[in-house]
Amino acid sequence: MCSMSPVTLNQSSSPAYPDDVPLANRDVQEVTPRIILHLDMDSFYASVEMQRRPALAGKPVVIGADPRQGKGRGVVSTCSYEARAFGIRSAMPISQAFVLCPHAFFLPPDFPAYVQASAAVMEILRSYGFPMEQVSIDEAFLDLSSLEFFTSAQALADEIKTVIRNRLGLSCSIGIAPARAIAKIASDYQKPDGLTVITPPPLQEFLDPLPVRTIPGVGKKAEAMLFEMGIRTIGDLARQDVQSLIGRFGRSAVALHQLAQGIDESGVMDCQETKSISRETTFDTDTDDVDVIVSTLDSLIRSVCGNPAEEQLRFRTITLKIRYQGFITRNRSRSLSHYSGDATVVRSLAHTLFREAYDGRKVRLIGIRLSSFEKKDTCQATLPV
Ligand code: TTP
Ligand code: MG
Repeated sequence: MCSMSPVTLNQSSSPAYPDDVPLANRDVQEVTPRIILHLDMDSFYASVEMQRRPALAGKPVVIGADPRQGKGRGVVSTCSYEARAFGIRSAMPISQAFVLCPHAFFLPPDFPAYVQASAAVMEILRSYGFPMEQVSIDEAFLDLSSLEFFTSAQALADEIKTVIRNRLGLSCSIGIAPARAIAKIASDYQKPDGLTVITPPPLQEFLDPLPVRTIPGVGKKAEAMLFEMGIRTIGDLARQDVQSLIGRFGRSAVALHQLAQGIDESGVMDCQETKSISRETTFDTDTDDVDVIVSTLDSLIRSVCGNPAEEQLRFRTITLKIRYQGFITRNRSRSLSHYSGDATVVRSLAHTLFREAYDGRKVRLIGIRLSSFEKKDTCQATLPV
């Protein structure tokens, strides 16, 4: 499986944000409240098979029906990137795959193994404590807006990729963008093992040359209709008069037209009960005095756990946030094996996370977040300190 280095598409663009300017302080035109991450596992079923059978590493592997010397009737579920080099693709008749690469390893699907691997990936993602929406067996969105900086989101994405690789032996591709649909397009942009970050200024530059088919939801039929109107790229679509699109596709064309311009208001739907409760404090003066930092942390913990309205809440995930001088932000999370509402549990785990995360630099902000709550039907609460 080939590996591509992370690319940040804002690097060549001169008005790119300086790293140390929070989103809220930027020009109104450039402000975006959203940083959305989309993660999609690479050749998921095939990768799970290759991970547990090291002899298959680097080989063309096809998951699907029995090819029976090219006479099998089923289809390909997925295949390794090595098999894709022979032209094999998901949903292709297995007989055709056999013709394209008879020496590939053809394996029947083992769904329980894929479900288990999926749960392990999602558990890693959830452990970071951000609003999360799983959208298929191998993909999920995280809303990283609270990180405030695309550079922080990119660092977190790097960490997620490393943790998934080290713990599960699997690779994934990640896209980060100011809008959900663009993040999905970005995760697919450099598969496998890709990391693509699209920041607001070069967003249109990134979208313009992409084929319209890249837009989630644009299938063969819509693509053909767009072609008939002379629209081949997202840029063509963005420049098209919206009324003519509505005439052809109905009201849904408005969202499509906006998406082509990088506008997508849909967020990440975290279906898991209360999303999070967090408290954070910015020091008047940046400090490396560990006693001051830890006692501040303790008071934040007391205020998180001491609110009677929250007493019945039991959570599983604790996230420590440290922002250093220069706005470099680190989040470190851990999930408990069981739900708990106990303040001493939070304190002990928060101290452990601090010992692991703190690198001795001057700290600008410290914060704590509890997430993965047991209680249902409550909403996200970031409470003032
Ligand atoms: P995808 O994420 O679409 O594909 P993938 O993970 O195999 O490869 P990529 O690197 O391009 O993301 O789908 C996830 C899994 O869903 C895939 O491993 C197998 C299954 N699947 C099918 O069974 N049939 C299909 O037609 C597709 C597209 C996927
Ligand atoms: Mg995938």
